[in-house]
Amino acid sequence: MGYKVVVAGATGNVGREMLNILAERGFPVDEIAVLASRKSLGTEVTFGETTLKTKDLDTFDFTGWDIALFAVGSTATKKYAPIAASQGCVVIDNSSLYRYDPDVPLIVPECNADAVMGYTKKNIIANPNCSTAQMVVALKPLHDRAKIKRVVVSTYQSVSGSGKEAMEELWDQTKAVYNPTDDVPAKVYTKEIAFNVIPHIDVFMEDGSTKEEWKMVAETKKIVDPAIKVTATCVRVPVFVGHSESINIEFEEFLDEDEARDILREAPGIMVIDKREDGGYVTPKECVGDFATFISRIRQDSTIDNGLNLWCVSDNLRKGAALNAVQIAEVLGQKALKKG
Ligand code: 2RA
Repeated sequence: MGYKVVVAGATGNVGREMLNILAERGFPVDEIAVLASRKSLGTEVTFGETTLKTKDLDTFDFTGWDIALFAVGSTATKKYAPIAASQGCVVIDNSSLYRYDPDVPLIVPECNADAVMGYTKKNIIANPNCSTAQMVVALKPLHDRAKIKRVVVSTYQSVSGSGKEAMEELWDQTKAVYNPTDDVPAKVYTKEIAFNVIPHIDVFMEDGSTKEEWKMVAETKKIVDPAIKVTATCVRVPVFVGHSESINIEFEEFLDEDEARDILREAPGIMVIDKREDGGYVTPKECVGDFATFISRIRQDSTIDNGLNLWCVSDNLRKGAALNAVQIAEVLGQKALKKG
């Protein structure tokens, strides 16, 4: 006996990865429905060996469906997630809409799987921001061992985080560098992204940080520990898929780099590739399509008493979005929606 699963936003980057990962992980699906907006109606998507035609999210009846993975953005989530939830379908939402709602659990299974039981309040579970998800997978095991006081993180985020149009923009601008006649003005981003980096993701806040940076602070506190101080600088880089992060951590007590490396090696969801030699570390190109959060460059930060630096890379469409959502569905099935 399996589940009746809906994927809403099935034609987008994340929606397509959700379908791929449901199939790759053999999630027990008895029946699946793929939904899209009216403009994408009828678009074909693949689920394992099956090709499915998308149905209209606007008219879909969620009654009798067990779990709905939502990858439709906050505006559509605001309209349709409450409908799905009221019709008895548990929504796992990838947008930021419900992440900060005290009545909605924000889950990274490697960190706070038990909190999934809070879904009963609104029948909704929130998926974290991609840049948060990969970071907290690394922070949690270290926090359990040596209590983290403060995190300083700089991100190098790929353009797939902005969607398919941004990937096309990077591709077109890159080609245009070699064919100057093809002028490709910046559309998705405020400045050219090809051979450039942009220190601006999402909107600017009052204090000069961006909402992407605020998300990393707020979500780390909700998922791991509200006492942890986090400061982030989120940067867009000309990479198609794969977010990278330079993470500096200050602990309450000293944690030796070798012990930290051993802890991370044993931690769920993490692959440590850390050799102090050419190529002894992970780059975004190598993480694409993988489930793991890769950790490299683990080393003491000798400028403070209890400091550690590390490099963190993960496929932002997978652990950063679709994989984490499917893992939440797996935990939900194990803990709450048991099928005979
Ligand atoms: C980004 N984290 O990378 C945001 C949303 N996916 O653009």
